[in-house]
Amino acid sequence: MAEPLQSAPHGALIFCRVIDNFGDAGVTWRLAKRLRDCGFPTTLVIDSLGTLSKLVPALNPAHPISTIREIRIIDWDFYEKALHNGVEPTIVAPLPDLVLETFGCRLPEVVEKSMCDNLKRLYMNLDYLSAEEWVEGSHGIWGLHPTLPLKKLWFFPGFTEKTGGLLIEEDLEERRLAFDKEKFLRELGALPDRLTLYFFAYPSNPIDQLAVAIREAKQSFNLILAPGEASDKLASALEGAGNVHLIRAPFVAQEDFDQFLWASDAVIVRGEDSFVRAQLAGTPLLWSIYPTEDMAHEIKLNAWLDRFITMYEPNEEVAKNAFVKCAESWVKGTLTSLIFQTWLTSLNNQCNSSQAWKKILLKNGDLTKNIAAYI
Ligand code: TRH
Repeated sequence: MAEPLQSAPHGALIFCRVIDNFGDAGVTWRLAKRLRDCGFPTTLVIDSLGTLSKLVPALNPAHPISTIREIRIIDWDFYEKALHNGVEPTIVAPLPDLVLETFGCRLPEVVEKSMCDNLKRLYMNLDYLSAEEWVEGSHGIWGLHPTLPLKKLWFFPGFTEKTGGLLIEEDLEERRLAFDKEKFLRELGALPDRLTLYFFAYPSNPIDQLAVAIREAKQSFNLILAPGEASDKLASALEGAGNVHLIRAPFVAQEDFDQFLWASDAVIVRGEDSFVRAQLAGTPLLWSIYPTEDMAHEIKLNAWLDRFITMYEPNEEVAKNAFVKCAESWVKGTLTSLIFQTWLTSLNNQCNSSQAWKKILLKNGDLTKNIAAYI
């Protein structure tokens, strides 16, 4: 085994494997930016530069190593090969004092072995987000490696102060307040005096039911569609709808994504990262939760609803029930025009509860600071 190091270089090394879609890369890129902001020289090793480059347009996926906004980005295979070929120090720098795997992706074995040189280094796994109660009990637990003398911290993001919190930039509120919503909507081609709805969902969601509900709603809409199959389906189901002005949005850089959430009266978001951003925007939302075969997503949705509904005032029982019904039926595929209309009618109350919830999340503080506190 190598000579024990007195201290590892200051910095963060993050590993990410993309399972599907954009969430794994999205959360990890956000984490990298936050660690950089907190003063950690940061490297991200990721197995799908192509996916990341959609969120970070300055990244050329043909280059196995790049530095974008002071973050070093390295292709996973390239990194692993460089390690096996006898470590080029310019590519594979000494392991820093913070090594993170995301979503249980497991590190290359050779990295795990090298980490045994300095047991003071913080090695952790950042897990998926859930509002379920067990998260508080599992956050901050140390696990032992089955064969190596390595300890790994299980770090869970979450919605309470007993969890790791959420990724929140220090200037988030400031940027939101400075945002010119009218100008943004005008430039998008939105029509005045309409309800603006942003849509970013999965093709498996009950899109036909939503289309009927939108057609039959009392309101007129600007409907902003994120690119993707779900939006294509919704657009064709809404063809000819007189109360809908469709806006096909491009896939924007992650830095610009919040603007859709800030500009809208209500949003339909999905997965993990866009769901979190909508909550931090304080905009009423319907959550297209990532579906799992064992239906665990329904448990996850209910756990989040149980926390969120504590935001309604005692005289907002109707609005509370309207939201729960609409949120559940959107996920279960039982959405009706009446359920959707009742939610829309109570949008002012939904806005109040979303704002109250946002305040709690901001007060819980930033996940990166909670990581740094362990070092
Ligand atoms: O894309 P998602 O569905 O991602 C995930 C993955 O499926 C993952 O495997 C799963 O575990 C997780 O969901 C729960 O949804 P998400 O998490 O909202 O990620 C989308 C990212 O894409 C987010 O960082 C915002 C970003 N984005 C942009 O930057 N620009 C855009 O125009 C759009 C539409 C999204």
